[in-house]
Amino acid sequence: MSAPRLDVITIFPDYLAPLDLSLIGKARESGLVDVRVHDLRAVATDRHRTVDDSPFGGGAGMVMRPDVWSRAIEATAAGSDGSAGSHGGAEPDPREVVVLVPTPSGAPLTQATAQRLADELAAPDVRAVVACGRYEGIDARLVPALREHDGVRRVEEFSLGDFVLNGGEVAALALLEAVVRLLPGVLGNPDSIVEESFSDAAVLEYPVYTRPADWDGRAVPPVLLSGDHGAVARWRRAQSLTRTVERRPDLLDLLAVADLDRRDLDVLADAGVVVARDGALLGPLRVREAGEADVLALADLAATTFPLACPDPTTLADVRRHVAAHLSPAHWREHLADPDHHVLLLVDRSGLAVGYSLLLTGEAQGSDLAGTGIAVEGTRYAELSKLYLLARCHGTGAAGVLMAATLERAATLADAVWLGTNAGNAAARRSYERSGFAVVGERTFRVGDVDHLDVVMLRSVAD
Ligand code: JD8
Repeated sequence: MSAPRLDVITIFPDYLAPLDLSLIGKARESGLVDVRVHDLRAVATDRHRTVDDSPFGGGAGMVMRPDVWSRAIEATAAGSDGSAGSHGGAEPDPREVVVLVPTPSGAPLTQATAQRLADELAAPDVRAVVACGRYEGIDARLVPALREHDGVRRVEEFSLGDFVLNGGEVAALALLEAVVRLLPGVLGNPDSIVEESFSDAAVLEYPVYTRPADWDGRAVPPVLLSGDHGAVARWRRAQSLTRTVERRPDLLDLLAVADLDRRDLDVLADAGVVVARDGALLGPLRVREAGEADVLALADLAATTFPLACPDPTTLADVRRHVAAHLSPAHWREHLADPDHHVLLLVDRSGLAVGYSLLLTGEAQGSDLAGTGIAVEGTRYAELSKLYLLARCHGTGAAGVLMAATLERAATLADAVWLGTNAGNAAARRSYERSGFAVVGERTFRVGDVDHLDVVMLRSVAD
């Protein structure tokens, strides 16, 4: 069976000389891959070997001709076109062609792309041709024309990233390195692929260390010197997950929750990432102070979440009345303007607010705490007036992230925090008890024109 084959066409063949080196160079020598580099000018027909012309519609620079490119790609099938490949064969290559075109407007090249292409090229019926453009690019008619060509299975435009290069060669080099190293037999120990960044595991690599164990007083994490392979593996896994959350939270979208064990979920939770009720990874969740720009989002969030904690028989009309009377954008502007009102937002990695809390400080109303008979004299109390999260965050640990930040803020403002929660809402009470609150009394709380019984809970935040 013929080795997986990749042809690269360019006006700068020397740019691809690195393909003679290192892993790919060895793979070519040992016949594990057939990489050929072609000079586009080889198929130019005029004595100046012209491959470009001025752009229709005017403008700076030159555009590469579609006819020249089409001929060059066609010629790769011929097998013996004198191409700078170590294995020029006589017979026309019968394999279908996947044409890969580097372009700034292409789909971002990812490890998944590389793996998919490597799997495809390992099959005996297809080969790849990489078309490296230069100048202002290749005439836009080439790609659709190639897609109609019998021998062409697919044309894929890819980009190396959101920065501008002067041509496609650098992208071609990156693509070939990323694909060829995944071809059968190329990497000495295929297992090493499993652990790599962006592989199916979709997490970043863990930090690596080698001798000297002490470098200018900089030590190596002791676990790596422990000889306890289980502990080392756990540490490395935790490092990979934490680094991914800190450096590339966007990659969390690629992580399959089903592939995460309990320890993984704990590591992620410590980094502010929880599993939402719809099974998606939420976070890293961050808590920040709300500002004027958040008023509408706050009002939406408050109106959306308030009903979630309303006891029966609260009617929609009651809720609407309460929201209009207490949670409108105007009310939130007042809260944000009041120095004794502290509004914190819980936001996910896109910046979307998924929860909020409202702390009230300043003079206590009356001599006792919320009618509980607890004297307020000598203690600075803050009221945790509101702490609400979107339904998809309930039961995920997200409330804990917001509560922790809220208590941290309260500790800078007061000695103790109290709150009222509906006496019938056992889940809420348990959640507050997990956060250190204890029931100290009761009070009445009006929603619409219905009085509801609240339990009053209290906890110290004094150091
Ligand atoms: C192919 C010509 C240069 C691009 C006018 C500068 C990929 N991530 C990437 N950035 N740039 C490229 C790339 C640039 C190319 C060509 C790829 C062919 N140019 C052009 C448009 C603006 N000059 C790339 N992959």
